[in-house]
Amino acid sequence: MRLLVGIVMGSRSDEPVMKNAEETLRGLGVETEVRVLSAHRTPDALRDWVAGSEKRGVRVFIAGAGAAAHLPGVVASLTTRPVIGVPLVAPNAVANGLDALLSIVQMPRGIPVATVALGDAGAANAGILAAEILAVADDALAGRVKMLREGMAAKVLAG
Ligand code: RP5
Repeated sequence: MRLLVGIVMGSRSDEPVMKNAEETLRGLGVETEVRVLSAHRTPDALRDWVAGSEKRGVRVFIAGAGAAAHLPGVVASLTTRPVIGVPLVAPNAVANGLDALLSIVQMPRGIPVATVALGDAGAANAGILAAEILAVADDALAGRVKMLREGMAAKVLAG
């Protein structure tokens, strides 16, 4: 099975935070296909990318967006593969990211988005969660996820 996660974000300004998802997945040996596409500015290109990436073997999607933050929900509307939403703090955020968090988390019944925390930690957790989903069917990846946890525990205990 190809370990491939699709990462999409609404703007180039989202890249510094969304890099955390990409780097986390790379560290776990998971490939990524990364795009900047907007639910509002490039809806047709977004639809084409979701359809094409499923064909190329993407099994889980991570979508990061700030402000109106419709991107994760729109991706979820276009696929039945799991979608993880990362709320971001947009330059024009009216509530310091709470705006995006509430937008992403309040999906209507039937079209879920697994919403993680804001910012760097949320993007990194999106990467780990995507790997955990893939690891259900891949024992080697499950072992690497476990090692990541053990490494974190060792750091805490080392003081
Ligand atoms: C959202 O609007 C993007 O995800 C970004 O976080 C925010 C601002 O985008 P720019 O106007 O900086 O491109 O769609």
